[in-house]
Amino acid sequence: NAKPTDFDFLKVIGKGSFGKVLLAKRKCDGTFYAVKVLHKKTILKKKEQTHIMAERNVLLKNVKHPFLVGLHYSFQTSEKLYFVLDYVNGGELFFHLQRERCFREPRARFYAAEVASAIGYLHSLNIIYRDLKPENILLDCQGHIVLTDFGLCKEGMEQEETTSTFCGTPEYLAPEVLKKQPYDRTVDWWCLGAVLYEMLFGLPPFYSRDVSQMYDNILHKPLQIQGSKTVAACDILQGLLHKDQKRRLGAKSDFLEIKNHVFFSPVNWDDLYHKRITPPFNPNVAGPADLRHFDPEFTQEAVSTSITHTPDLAASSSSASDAFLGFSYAPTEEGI
Ligand code: ISQ
Repeated sequence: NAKPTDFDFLKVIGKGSFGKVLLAKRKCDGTFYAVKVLHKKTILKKKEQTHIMAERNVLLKNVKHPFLVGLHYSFQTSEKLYFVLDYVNGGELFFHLQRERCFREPRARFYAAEVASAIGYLHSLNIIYRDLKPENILLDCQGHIVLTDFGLCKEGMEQEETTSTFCGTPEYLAPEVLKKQPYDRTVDWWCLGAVLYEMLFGLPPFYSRDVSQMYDNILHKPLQIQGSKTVAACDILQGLLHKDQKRRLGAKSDFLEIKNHVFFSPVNWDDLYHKRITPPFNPNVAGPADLRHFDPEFTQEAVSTSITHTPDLAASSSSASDAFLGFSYAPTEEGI
């Protein structure tokens, strides 16, 4: 079983009310990982066990896709849960978007296609991502999409810190989610529409600086598409951002409908999956330890000693540890 002392924790690279994501170097071989550390107490308070265990179940299902962050293993101490993930250092997609204001259609199409491919795969395993939002979309060192945080700690991430620290972009709430109505896999196609819209226009759809106005817009305002976009782009946005989930693009045959939409006609989906399409932008990272795309607000913070110097699980007999029985997981040789 893995333990915190197997790693040197080098930098904080992400943060939320749930805990932190740290850049870590495995001592035995020098491999870099992103280690997500969650506090059991916070999770228990938020009644979030189910989501966390859902993340672990994602591990066990051997979810593996070129555009989803790889989960290697998980372990726990008496106070914390640890997820050992691929370290992805090309930066947040929306960090690059902010620098350029908006992307032209071919670049937006490439990213939207890689996101759609990952979502289509999760749906094929009966997993709804639910939580597609700008800070969960990263670029790898070559410029391919990597989605993080599928099926985990949903509410935990939504709290105060997330919106303020991540440049204030609100998440892409579908009308049915806002209305607290039952949702299905079509929420993910709404979110894909929101991502594509923001890439093409530089702002989320239905945007208002006044959040309650924005919520009202999401529920009631017809989608307005300005400027010189192609008919194909307008049509796919109208389809994905349909307020009625039953009439949304993807409601009938899921990913197939998105795949076959004319907006994606230039995409060879097999080449895309196999990363045979050269990304439209190269993040230009020097190597795995290059932190240039991370917010200095995170990277300059000292790594808390409690991360590494934590009581051993075996030494504890708290109710917190009982709640996470069976959490720890290590892959088999054939695994991830
Ligand atoms: C992997 N690499 C960099 C940042 C990350 C943030 C969250 C989850 C995984 C990550």
